[in-house]
Amino acid sequence: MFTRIDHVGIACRDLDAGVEFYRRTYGFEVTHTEINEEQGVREAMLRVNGTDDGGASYLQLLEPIRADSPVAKFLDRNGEGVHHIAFGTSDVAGAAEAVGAQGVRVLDAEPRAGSMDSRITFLHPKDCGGVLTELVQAPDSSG
Ligand code: CMX
Ligand code: CO
Repeated sequence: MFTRIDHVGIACRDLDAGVEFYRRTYGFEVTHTEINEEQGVREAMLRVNGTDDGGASYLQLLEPIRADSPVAKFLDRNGEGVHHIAFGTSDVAGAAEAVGAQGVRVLDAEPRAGSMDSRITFLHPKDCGGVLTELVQAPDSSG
């Protein structure tokens, strides 16, 4: 059901500085940037491997655009660092239902819009060993 680590989400106070660190240190390049109003973030996707066809893995650098957003709250509490992990699946609704049936709280009743036209949903970190977990379906549904 889960096919890869789609991305690791990293909370940054300054997105441009974060991007520059990963470029300079590891050579990872930004393949996509967007503002996701619903999630309250400005973000950059840095591809680690593969191609942008639904099978790659990314770092997702996240800068809050609102003080009451999840990433702003996280930065206030913890400072910069790993915010969530995201697993790729070819069926995000089905995967969320299956995980939810095991007693894990699914935070979105319906999948929402994620990076690069994906569909996403989140699982509560308190039900996942302290790890905020995202499920991602790439737009071509290949997982
Ligand atoms: N990782 C692990 N634990 C986390 C966490 C995170 N990212 N965010 C919050 N928590 C923990 C807190 O430490 C806190 O624990 P304690 O009660 O032990 O102190 C608890 O969860 C509640 O934290 P809170 O700050 O009061 O936060 P809320 O309950 O208001 O919200 C959560 C927490 C997970 C429900 C909320 O952050 C959420 O809905 N997240 C999903 C959406 C999201 O994160 N979007 C941004 C990324 C967008 C993208 O990837 O595209
Ligand atoms: Co994410």
